[in-house]
Order: sequence, then structure tokens, then C-alpha cells
Amino acid sequence: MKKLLILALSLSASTLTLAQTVTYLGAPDTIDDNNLATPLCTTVTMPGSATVSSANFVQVDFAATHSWVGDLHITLESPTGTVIMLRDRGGVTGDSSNLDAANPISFFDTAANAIADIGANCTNTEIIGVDCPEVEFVPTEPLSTFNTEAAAGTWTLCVADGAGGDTGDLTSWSMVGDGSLPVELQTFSID
Ligand SMILES: [Ca+2]
Ligand SMILES: [Ca+2]
Ligand SMILES: [Ca+2]
Repeated sequence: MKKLLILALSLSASTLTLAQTVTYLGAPDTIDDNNLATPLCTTVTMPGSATVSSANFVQVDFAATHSWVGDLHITLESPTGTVIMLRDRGGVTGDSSNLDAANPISFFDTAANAIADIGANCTNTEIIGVDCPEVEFVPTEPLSTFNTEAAAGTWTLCVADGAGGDTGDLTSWSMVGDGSLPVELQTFSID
């Protein structure tokens, strides 16, 4: 009876998956105003030997202060060197609503909202995640672009501001995986 109980617990533990997060832990840093050519780039280093898949690399969280979210242009580069666009400012005038550090936005491929619609239900002076509920977005290019690449190594998130007048700081960002990615809290560096 005792042996059967131990076996059941062991099987349960081996199939358990837990959300894990690798996080940029730096102090807030200014995103240069109206300067797409010089983004603020920060990195996290992921240990281990896992391969990225849609099942285990699920989300990127991004927190910043900014008085015009539509100014922001955000990319993520894998250890292999593949770059995807999370939010493409391009030449388009973006939404004027605000971000604050306490209300991060999330990118994942199955989110309910297109990133192009960020801030659509907040006014110029309102805060996304406080005054309008939409904080989960499908990135401009899918995170599944990284599928089959090695997860271990340096991941780089770059954020730039593409229009003058409104400014802000990057405050933190995270990559969220499930238990099959060997992620843990990491330090960061600024290029
Ligand atoms: Ca708005
Ligand atoms: Ca604003
Ligand atoms: Ca700006």
C-alpha cells in the first residue's frame, strides 16, 4: 500500500509543469525620444539546453512608463540571432494612451488583441491596464518564429521611440516559459 502511494506521487511530479520567468532586473532606463536608430537594448541569459517550442515559450511581458504608447518600437532577438517585431512603429502614428510601470503588457501568440489596437479604449491621458482592460496582445510577428531554436543563451529586447515630444522609461521585461524551459531570475546588461 505504501509503495503504490509513492509511485503515484512520483508520476504526478514528473508531469507537472510550472510557469517560470526569466526577468530583466535593471533600474529603469530612458528610451531616447524620437530616435528609432538608437534603441535601448537589454539582455537576459537563459541557461540550460531546451529547444524553443510554442508549448514551452509562451509569453513576453513588457513594462514601461510612457505618455504615448504608439511611439514605441519593440523587437526581441534570440540567441541564434533571429529578430522578431513585437510592436512595429514604422511610419505610423500610434495610439496616444499611456503606460505605467505597475501595469505591464503581455505578448503571446494566442492573445485576444492585436498589438496594433493597443490603447484603443483609453484616451490620451488614461493608463493602459487601469482605464482600459486590454493588456494582452498578439505581437506583430509571432513568438513561434523561434520554434526549434536553442533557448539557452542571450535574449535581447530592444525598444525605441519613433516620434518627438512624449517620452518614457523601460522598467522591466520578462520571458515566461513553462516547466520544460530551465529558466530562473537573471541579471541583465545594457548595450
Ligand atoms: Ca487611446
Ligand atoms: Ca498620452
Ligand atoms: Ca516620443
